[in-house]
Amino acid sequence: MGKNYKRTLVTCALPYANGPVHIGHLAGVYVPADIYVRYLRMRGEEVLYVCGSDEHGVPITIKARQQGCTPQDIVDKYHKIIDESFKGLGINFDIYGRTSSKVHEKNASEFFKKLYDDGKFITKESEQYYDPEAKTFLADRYIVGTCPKCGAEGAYGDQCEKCGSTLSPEELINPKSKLSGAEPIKKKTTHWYLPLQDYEQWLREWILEGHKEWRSNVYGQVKSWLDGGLQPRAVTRDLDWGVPVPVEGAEGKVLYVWFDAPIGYISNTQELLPNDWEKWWKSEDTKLVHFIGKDNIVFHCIVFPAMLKAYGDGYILPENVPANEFLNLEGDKISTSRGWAVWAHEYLQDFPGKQDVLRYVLTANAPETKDNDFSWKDFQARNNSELVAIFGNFVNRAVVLTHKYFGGKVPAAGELLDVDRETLAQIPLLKASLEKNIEGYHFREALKDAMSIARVGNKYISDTEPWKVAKTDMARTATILNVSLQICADLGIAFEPFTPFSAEKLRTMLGSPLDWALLGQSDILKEGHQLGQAELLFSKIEDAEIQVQLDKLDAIRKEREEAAKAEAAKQVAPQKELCTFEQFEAMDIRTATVLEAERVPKTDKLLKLTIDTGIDKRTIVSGIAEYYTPEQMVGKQICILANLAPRTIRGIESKGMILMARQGDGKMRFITPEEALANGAQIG
Ligand code: B3M
Ligand code: ZN
Repeated sequence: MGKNYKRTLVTCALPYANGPVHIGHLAGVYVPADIYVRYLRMRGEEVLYVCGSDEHGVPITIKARQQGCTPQDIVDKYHKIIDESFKGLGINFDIYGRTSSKVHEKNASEFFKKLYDDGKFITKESEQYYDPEAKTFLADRYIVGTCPKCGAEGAYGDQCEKCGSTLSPEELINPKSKLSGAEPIKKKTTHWYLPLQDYEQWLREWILEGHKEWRSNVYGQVKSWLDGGLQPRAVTRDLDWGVPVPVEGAEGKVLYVWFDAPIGYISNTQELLPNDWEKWWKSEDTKLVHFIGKDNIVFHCIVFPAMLKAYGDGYILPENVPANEFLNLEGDKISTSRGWAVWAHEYLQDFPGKQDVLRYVLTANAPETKDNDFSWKDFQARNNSELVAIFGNFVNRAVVLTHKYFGGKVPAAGELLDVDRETLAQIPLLKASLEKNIEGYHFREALKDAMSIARVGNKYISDTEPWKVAKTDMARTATILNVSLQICADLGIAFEPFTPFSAEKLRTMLGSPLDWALLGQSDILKEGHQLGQAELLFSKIEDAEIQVQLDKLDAIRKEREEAAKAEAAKQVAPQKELCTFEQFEAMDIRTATVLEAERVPKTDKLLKLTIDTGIDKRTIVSGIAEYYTPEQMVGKQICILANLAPRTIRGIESKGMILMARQGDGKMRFITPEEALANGAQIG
């Protein structure tokens, strides 16, 4: 806190290479980190910006199985897509490494070995789920079942995606192996654990005492973990994909992905700077900042720091961990496995040249303090009514008018009026606020400050109306445009962290510098300076383009609903308890024909049927109106339970019951003899 650092090491959570990155990742981690890094760089600070793919972990092995390829094929594919997406969006890490690299395997392995040799682990034998058919232990993600918290089906052994609860495999109701579908059995296995409880006091002092300035979501989560009491955490798994556990007797075991992944930050730094990496990780002059999403807080604030503490050797700890909450998409939780997302690589294809619009919208809506929603309508509105109508419009008017009246040369400012002075005076204030906000990790507010500069400019040019003044007073027109152009140059600097492509385009158009110190000075562009040609910074996004995106999402939603229905339809109810032959014999089941049918008024489900049973004509009320219209029923031969005790339903006496087959999703069909028979034929 308040410390004078010499350099800043910024890490971004390593995305799992089991799918492309989506807007949730971008808004949560990568766009804010990029704003921060660009800002520091622009101010001349020494920054190292590290990320890479997280290529281990069970989801990758599951995906490989599903697609009939190797885990390496999966990570090769997604590493490339993710890397290109980041570059496409102007997120240029100093290194984007991979945890399947040789450097990392060696580094993570050595890290474990040192902790092992130093006696920092404990071993525990425990019973873990084992798939008797696939003959393998089942890591958390390989077990699915019913969530004990919310009742959702398909919850994983470590987490329920529906309600977000953290789970352990033992808690799942009706656990099933994802590999074979078999019911898993418990089998003994031994693993290494980091006794987190030994670090509890130290963590309390470091974070709860020493970092009260951390975001309340981060601080609060850490506090609740610590107050709940820390437990030993397993750092190995029975799995065949990952960094092998480098000790004897650990065949078939690998490092737990959350043990090796954070070490990946260090490995990637080593890969980039084999001789110079230590100054970034072991110097008190380095400020370390981890950008992550909220589901990674415990790993970055408790587990990884405890690992580094256990390791010793001068590793530094993060100065801050600005974790974001989640971004939803059109009101629904984003999910890679359910395909509910806007993928970065698809966005880049669908909206070429509009990288900044996405960066802008994700920052304006950043889920910094609570979950937030991304909607395409909002995306369009922010582009059209903010970027185009305010920022772009202002710049365009200033540059076009300068070309029109002054041949594109910055005109001289004459005597300043109050309106000019008051306008210019706002810029340094907004600059100070922007600095404070970025340095305090409030990127949404910082963007508002930058946008306020554009608003100030836009209002100024609208109020002073140089296109009218030009008819009578060229000197005043010159002053207005001079002031306006200075503000344009301010925007070329202020927007560099947020919308770097447009900021650069603007600076090229103006021939203006990128120098933070100049922002807010009223003579960035000197009199007589030649501007480039006017070009539009932003362009309107039409309804049709938005509709394409909405249609895409609709298709995903439909597909998902249909898949869920098909899944439900397959659900088979368990067999009922045994009944005796006598109990069966007691039921009088017969063929009958529907003579008349009508809806029972004021109900959705009930039909009143008049039936010829062969014995008599009678009324049966049946709950099948959802599946059959009265017209469909008339004339049909059906089967009935004739001797069911009469019941009065909605004031109608119903004598008997129609036999229906009902599948898992509730869909029903009546039962009919294979060939028409006389009514009253007995079934049994
Ligand atoms: N692979 C990202 C995630 O939870 C996880 C981050 C690792 S950072 C060391 O989506
Ligand atoms: Zn749940």
